[in-house]
Amino acid sequence: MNETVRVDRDGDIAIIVLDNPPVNALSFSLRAPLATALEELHDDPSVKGLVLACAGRTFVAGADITEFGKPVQRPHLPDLIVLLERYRKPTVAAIHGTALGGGLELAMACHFRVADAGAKFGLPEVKLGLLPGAGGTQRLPRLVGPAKALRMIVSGVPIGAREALAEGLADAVFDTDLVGNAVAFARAQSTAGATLVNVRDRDGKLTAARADLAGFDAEAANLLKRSRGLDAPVFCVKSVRNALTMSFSDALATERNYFFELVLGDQSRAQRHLFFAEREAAKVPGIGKDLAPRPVRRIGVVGAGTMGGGIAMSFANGGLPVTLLEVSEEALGKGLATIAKNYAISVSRGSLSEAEKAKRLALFTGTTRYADFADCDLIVEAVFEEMALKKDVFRKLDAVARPGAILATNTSYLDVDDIAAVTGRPGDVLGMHFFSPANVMRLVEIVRGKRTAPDVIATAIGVARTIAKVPVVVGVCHGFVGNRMLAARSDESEALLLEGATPEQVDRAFTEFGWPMGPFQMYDLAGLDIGWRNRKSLGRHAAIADPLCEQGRYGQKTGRGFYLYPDGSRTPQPDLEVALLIEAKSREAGISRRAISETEILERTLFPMINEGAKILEEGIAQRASDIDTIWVNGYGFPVGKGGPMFYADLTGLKAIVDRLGHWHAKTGKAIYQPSTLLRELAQGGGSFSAR
Ligand code: 3H9
Repeated sequence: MNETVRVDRDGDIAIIVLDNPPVNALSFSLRAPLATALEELHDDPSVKGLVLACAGRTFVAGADITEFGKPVQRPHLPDLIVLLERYRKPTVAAIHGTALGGGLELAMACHFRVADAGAKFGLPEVKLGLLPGAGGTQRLPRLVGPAKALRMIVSGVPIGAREALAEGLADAVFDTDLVGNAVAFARAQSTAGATLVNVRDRDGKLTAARADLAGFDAEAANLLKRSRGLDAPVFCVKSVRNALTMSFSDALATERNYFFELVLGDQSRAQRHLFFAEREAAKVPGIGKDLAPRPVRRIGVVGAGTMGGGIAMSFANGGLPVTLLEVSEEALGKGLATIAKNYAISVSRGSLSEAEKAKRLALFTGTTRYADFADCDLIVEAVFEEMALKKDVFRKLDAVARPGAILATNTSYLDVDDIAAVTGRPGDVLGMHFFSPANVMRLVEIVRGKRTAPDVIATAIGVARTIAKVPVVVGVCHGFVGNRMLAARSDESEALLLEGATPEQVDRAFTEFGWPMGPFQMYDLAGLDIGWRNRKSLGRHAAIADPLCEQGRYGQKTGRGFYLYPDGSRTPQPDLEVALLIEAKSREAGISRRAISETEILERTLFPMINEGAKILEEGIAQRASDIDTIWVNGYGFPVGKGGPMFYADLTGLKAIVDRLGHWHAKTGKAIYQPSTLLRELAQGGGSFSAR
């Protein structure tokens, strides 16, 4: 038998063991021998029952994503499912690790599913811009009911084994000896001569929803509210709804057509690109898997403000104990109280249990003394963005931290090498740049200084992954990758206001493109004073944001910024005063205001960012274009369906981008529109960032 599929026997029960590391994806090399095994065992009269199990760390984690968009080689996954559903002897999927996507679809073609207590079940295709394409939208509703299935399929979030048991997706859960128990389960079913009904024929859980399509539609509309122009969630809903209105086979065929429509579309290509980009980003040339990371058991965090508190929470959420330092007992108390409040909000929303909250809070130790960092393995500084202050903190950390402890700065802009230079251990210093709110946003820019030791980078990547963050290694420059590209965009958003656009118009162009919010809504949310302080330190000026700050309009926190937020509301309302201020500033600058199109807004904000991204690649600040995409999607909310700025540039065509940059350069004379050498060369040679 092929090495990816093996058949074991336990008396009259056959066990098919799939072994396709690392995640048992359903590649052609696995599908072909699996089909053969299913055919042979079906016709073998000595086999009274079948167990489908997996070797390695997980049950089948889905179709092989690398095969998408290429011609499919038969047998397809649906062919395997047909083979399984022919069985008139009990078939049992034995699930450990994760049964995801096509893996769960395969398991749902079995009569029974038994699971290890730690197993997870999910249909995450929506995260790849797809819908389950091998019956998932039809079989899951039959097992767990349409409402639950809809939530699972539209969110893509897996459920645990116990919940799967309670919902009817699993038939038994075992704490030990999964395969042995699965065999016993299959034998018991065979001996009892139980009637075997394929999932496709179990309509019982559909009856109520079939009589209340309006209820289903209301639930679906609610779930789709946050889908922001993505096609996949809409197709997921349509397909689950078909389970209520069509025959099984018609709905199955329709699901397959939807799948092919999505898999060939740009959104799914973009989301698949992001899946692999995120995994690539953790790989750094010269830092192999053989390089042992330093042990990290306790974290120190300097500063319990918004950033420091969020960073400390991220580590505690990942189970790591944190020593949190503030300058005064008062500031420390305030910081710890905010952390406790944030966890309490999660409990009230139902996303965290009381017990888990207590467990996480118990991981915090507050202090005002640097000496208490002596037992920390990694210390992250999150104080104000001022070089003198940061240097002072690092001198103190260097004095108390044990030899080999790693010192990280959360600076958003400043030179990590300058900070490292005040310590006697520059090799142990790096940047770990978290994004606000740090306990929510997944991105961490791992900033590699000139002298940062390779095992320090490896350790930071490992710790970031442990706490479920997405680490991307970048080099030192002002603003690193994300904020440097953001600066290119920010200048132009203000210029657009001066030339004739309104904040609402710019923000609308952004949200229609798929961003969660536009730049002016974002400034208001983050606080205008942050950028103001940064500009002042650099001797820079912003034509509109500065006067707003001078009037105390810092955004949502003061109820007024680019917009109005009356009575603590978070919904921005246009403000006539701001419109008048913008017009006055246009007059002062001698600019006659004109109509600005949505296309102009997008070109003038996005294309300079792409251009800056190309310069970042040229300088080696980012290793790959896909790293830049990972940063923008996970740190700034770049629309996932567009794949990140560099992928979007490839889709648009680099020549078109260079042409439009040239156009805006001729019109404005601004350097940000001067195409970088790399961009020009790639465009001339018909190349792309992804093929570089
Ligand atoms: C689907 O099933 C469609 C069907 O409905 C219909 C079909 C007709 N394919 O994440 P990790 C690689 S759509 C190919 O670092 P972890 C991954 O790139 C699919 N490769 O490990 C990485 O490679 P490398 C629905 C895959 O332990 C390595 O495996 N399923 C696939 O942190 C390890 O991955 C999903 O969307 C794949 N399906 O997490 C599940 N999966 O070492 C996608 C992984 O070269 N997978 N690789 O960098 C996951 O969510 C996570 O990988 C998993 C493990 C949770 C399984």
